[in-house]
Amino acid sequence: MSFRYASRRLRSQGLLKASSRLNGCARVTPVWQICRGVASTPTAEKVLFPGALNSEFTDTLDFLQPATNKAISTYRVMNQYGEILDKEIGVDTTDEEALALYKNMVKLSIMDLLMFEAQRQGRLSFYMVSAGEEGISIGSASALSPADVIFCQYRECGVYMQRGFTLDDFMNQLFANAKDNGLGRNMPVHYGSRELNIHTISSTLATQIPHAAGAAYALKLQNMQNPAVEPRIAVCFFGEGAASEGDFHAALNIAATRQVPAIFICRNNGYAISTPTSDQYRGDGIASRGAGYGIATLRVDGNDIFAVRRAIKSARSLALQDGGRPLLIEMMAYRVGHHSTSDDSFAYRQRVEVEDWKRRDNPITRLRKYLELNHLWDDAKDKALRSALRKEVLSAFERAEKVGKPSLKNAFEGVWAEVTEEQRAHISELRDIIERYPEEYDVGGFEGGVGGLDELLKGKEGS
Ligand SMILES: Cc1ncc(C[n+]2csc(CCOP(=O)(O)OP(=O)(O)O)c2C)c(N)n1
Ligand SMILES: [Mg+2]
Repeated sequence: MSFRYASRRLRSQGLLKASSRLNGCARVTPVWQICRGVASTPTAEKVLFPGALNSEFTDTLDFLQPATNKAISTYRVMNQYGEILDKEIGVDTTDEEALALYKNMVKLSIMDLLMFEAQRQGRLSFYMVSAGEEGISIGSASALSPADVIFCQYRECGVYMQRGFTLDDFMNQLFANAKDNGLGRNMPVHYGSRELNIHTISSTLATQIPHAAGAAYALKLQNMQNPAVEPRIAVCFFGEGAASEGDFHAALNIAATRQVPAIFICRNNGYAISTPTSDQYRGDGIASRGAGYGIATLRVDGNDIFAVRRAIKSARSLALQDGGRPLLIEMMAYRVGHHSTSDDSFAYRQRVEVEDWKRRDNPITRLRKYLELNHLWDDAKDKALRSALRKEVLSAFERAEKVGKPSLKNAFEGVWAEVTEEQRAHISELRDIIERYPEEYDVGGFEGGVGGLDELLKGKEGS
């Protein structure tokens, strides 16, 4: 896109205030310089300090006391009995869509149950379940365009599932086998899919948030450059614990100042491993932070998939208005499962608390109640679905378990265009260790065995 074209578009959208050019670049005049007004006139009611526009003078010394504010409301469409609150507005989901969403949520929960057990049996090294949060991931993904670019944390398998990641795709990654998209480089549940426009999960908390802000900025420019192509946005998921990282602040702030088309979705499930929200922050959840960044914000009942879908649909269209803007959505939930297979949450929370939540509310049972109230579902159908899905998951599991491991060369390739001298030293050392300790390093299951490493060493000699 030519710079002139971009600045013309920005100007037409009111985003670029002045058009003076300096060394070939448009100079953007700060809003406070455009605003006329002087604080020192005797009748001035407002001061135009550049850092706080439109602030009125007051002679009352009154600290803002957020603790005395009413908590931000939580948006719902359907109550915990599966009844639609406002019949006039109803739901914007057809019966077929509602059934498909329900089936996907059940599929996810069955995969979780079986994979959790498989880890306990020693067949998988690690796993994380989404119990209680299936509605957030599946509902959000169902309301986005497949072209939107998504960044997840790790408890959003439903996003992958809803976008078309198959059970085989999940299992191949969990086993780090030769068919894994990630070539066996990552620990389990760190899925990624170029075809589905979902970036690979990173273990390091919150790194995905500035990545999403940056991607949204790139998409803002792309949307302007190619007006004929359907505009797209970046969507970022993270937990309330991850929102304590500095990356969260940096990302939301730059997203706001650059006005990028992005939806930041916080899954507030009450815990960051063993740290409860009461030790994580003192404000009103994560939603209260949106105002601080100047970002439109909504809090949603994450157990209500219809509310999740409506919120995301509306956020998506707002995100694309006026050339782009970010939104923050806090989805409320409760983490029903342990943090991961490495965690025993009963060491830091009461069993009864978890049992209460399981009984009280849950995105799957709530949608099931809705379907039953509308005569779309019953016990027999549920039983049949669950047993069919169990079989599907188990057969994908068995298929993936049989696939061999990828070549060892993948541990080194893909970072540098060519194998570096340092890497060659590492590869030779690794090869030497494998050969010296064959009992400890049985690499027979890896494609090409230890020979996979030779390929890299030969590559250089051959060239
Ligand atoms: C930078 C960083 N610090 C700490 C960790 C360890 N860690 C992994 S998950 C997690 C909790 C995150 O909680 P939250 O963001 O609320 O997500 P949830 O697990 O509740 O879905 C922590 C502390 C990490 N992976 N990265
Ligand atoms: Mg959490």
